[in-house]
Amino acid sequence: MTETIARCGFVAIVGRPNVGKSTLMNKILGQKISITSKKRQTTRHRILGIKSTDNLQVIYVDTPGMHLGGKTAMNRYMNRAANTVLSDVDLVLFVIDISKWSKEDDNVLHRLKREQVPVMLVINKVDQLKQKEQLLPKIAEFSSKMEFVEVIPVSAKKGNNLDTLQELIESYLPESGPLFPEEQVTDKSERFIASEIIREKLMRRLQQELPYALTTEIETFKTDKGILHIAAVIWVERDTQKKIVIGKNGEVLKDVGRSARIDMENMFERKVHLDLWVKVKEGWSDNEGLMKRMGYDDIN
Ligand SMILES: Nc1nc2c(ncn2[C@@H]2O[C@H](COP(=O)(O)OP(=O)(O)O)[C@@H](O)[C@H]2O)c(=O)[nH]1
Ligand SMILES: [Mg+2]
Repeated sequence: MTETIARCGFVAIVGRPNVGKSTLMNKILGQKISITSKKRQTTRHRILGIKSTDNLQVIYVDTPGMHLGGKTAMNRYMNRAANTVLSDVDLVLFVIDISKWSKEDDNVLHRLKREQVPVMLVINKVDQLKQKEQLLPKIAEFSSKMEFVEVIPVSAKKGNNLDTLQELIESYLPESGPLFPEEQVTDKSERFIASEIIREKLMRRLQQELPYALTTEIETFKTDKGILHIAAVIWVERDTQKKIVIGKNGEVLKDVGRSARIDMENMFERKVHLDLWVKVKEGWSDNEGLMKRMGYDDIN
């Protein structure tokens, strides 16, 4: 018998920072919608990634990592973005890193136990496991933390077991026609994705604390004679940070601009001309009003 029932639903991807949530979503979608890096705060917003196939539309919701601490306005914003999504979805993928269960995983676990929504445990980064015989005991240990509807080991980076994961997801979605047009892959604009690509390159290039003190803003985004012209501002909090972002002889900014442009040309399938400016705005990440004006206002 062939399956003819159409299904469509929302699947939240949650977990502490750095476990591979955005990598997982991108790999499933087959393209980079959500930026990734080794640093916390890489994902600051909620981002939809939509996958449409015959009779099935899965709307993934990538979230900022749920973390402890949360004192600044930015931290509060990110925790809120991750938390509010739980009540609105059909399924939650709780992503963890096989090599380490931490206090922050416990925090997410307690949060999930309060919800009615089915939770699937996705044990990521199995490619990093040194001894294969550790796999089963680890699965057993993590499975007992709460009542999960499924427990599945994967490697988001290598793509291992993601087909099985997607088959499992399907059965938890309600019967429904698609909610988004088939060709739409995200709810975010090209403008938003462009500013995120620049932020990804900065996150990956800069050391330690600096990435948390900056944000990016697109000022111009227009196509002229087939070339996409983008001008963007990188906001930092202090003059010393501005110097670091620019780098000696402008080297850092040049590298960031070059790699961002290459990603943008792939993503937007057009030639891109990118201009970057670095400006100082004191204390933006701890000021709700300033954050709103800089685009951090999409959570209600
Ligand atoms: N070895 C390995 N690394 C991974 C895997 N998935 C993600 N990563 C890496 O983990 C880091 C954090 O990934 P990211 O998707 O940004 O995590 P997020 O904060 O949970 O969204 C990045 O450096 C990824 O390349 C995986 O399956 N295996
Ligand atoms: Mg992320």
